[in-house]
Amino acid sequence: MSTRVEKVSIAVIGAGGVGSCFVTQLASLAKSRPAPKLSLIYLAIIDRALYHQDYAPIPFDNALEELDKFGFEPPSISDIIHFLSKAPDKVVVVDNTSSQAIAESYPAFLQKGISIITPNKKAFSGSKKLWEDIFSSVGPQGQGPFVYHESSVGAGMPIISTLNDLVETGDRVTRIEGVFSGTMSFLFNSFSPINGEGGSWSANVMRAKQLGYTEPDPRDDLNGLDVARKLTILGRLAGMSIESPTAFPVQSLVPQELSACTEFLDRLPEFDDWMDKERKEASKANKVVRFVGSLDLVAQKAKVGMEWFEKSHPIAGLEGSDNIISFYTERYGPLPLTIRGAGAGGDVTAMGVLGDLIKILRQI
Ligand code: NHO
Repeated sequence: MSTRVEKVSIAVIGAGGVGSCFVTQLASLAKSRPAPKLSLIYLAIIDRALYHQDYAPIPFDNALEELDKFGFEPPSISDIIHFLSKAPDKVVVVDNTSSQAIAESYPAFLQKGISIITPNKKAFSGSKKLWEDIFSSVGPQGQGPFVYHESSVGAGMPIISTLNDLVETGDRVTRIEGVFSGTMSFLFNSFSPINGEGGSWSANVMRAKQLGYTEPDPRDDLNGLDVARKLTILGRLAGMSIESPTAFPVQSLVPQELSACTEFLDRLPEFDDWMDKERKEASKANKVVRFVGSLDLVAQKAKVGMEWFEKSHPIAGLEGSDNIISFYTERYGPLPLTIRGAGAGGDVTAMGVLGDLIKILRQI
């Protein structure tokens, strides 16, 4: 039996699209949840950090303004770990960055008794050694330190928790497939719609960028690596030994010739015919094109790329930037357990991170 703690200290690293939504949601949670009391003791962005040597709390309501006004040069990661490890209460670090260096420090945080929650995919889809170091540093149930990363796949949707429940309750997961990228979902739903014309590929990419659906450099979405990272995470959780997100076939939609050039968007129309051909061929077969990831847990294979789907298929019928993820298991039989919903965006991703914090608060 664990003794209930009275206070939990939170350290938030990263306050961009997801992190700023998280801080707002955390402020509401702190007000509505009387116990344990939550205290924000560290807040940082890339070039600014705010904390007090005596661990005095940063007020939740105007935390970001305080960081902006009073923040100073952030300490090194090892100094952050040292500072947090001396805190009088249990500490949870919320990594809302996409920093590789912070991801690689999770074992060091955990070894000092500091729990981690994060939407950052880097640690869980990085080297197998990092994965093993992280999970061997997690403490016992009900005690911690804990690590949760629900939002690293499917934003706030319960993808990782569902997969963990399936595996831990003894179901046999045979296949996982779906649309894992909000950006790719948006692009293909508009480029290859069920009804009507979809316009040229390059025009769709430019529109998605203008609407803020892509990374600043759309090649970071189009190279398929984001989907490969998510598949790596799910595959490992389901028991597959995946060395890295580049250890299986991943179709990149970045033409080789444009992989390093500075005028990517200007030159993308030169490659419209290539995508148009794919769409026309799918259409002749009365199908649409979608960008999907799939894990075959029986054959132990993973792949990412374009596939054609019947118009009546749930993957074909997606809208906007929705994700859809289907788990085929022995218990569920031929019809999969399917989860569909918003797969990108600050608020829904932050909600998954906050849900992870609540999981920890329930246990300590
Ligand atoms: P931003 O807006 O770039 O913010 C990053 C913040 O981290 C900034 O405040 C920056 O100053 C800070 N930072 C960076 N390095 C730092 C360091 N060393 N020390 C301190 N601060 C540092 O990124 P986002 O959008 O807020 O994303 C944050 C994390 O959430 C990333 O790891 C991202 O991969 C992950 N994430 C974001 C989303 C999303 O919708 N924005 C999703 C999942 C995970 O569900 C979403 C998704 O998969 C979207 C995907 N593109 C898709 O499906 O299409």
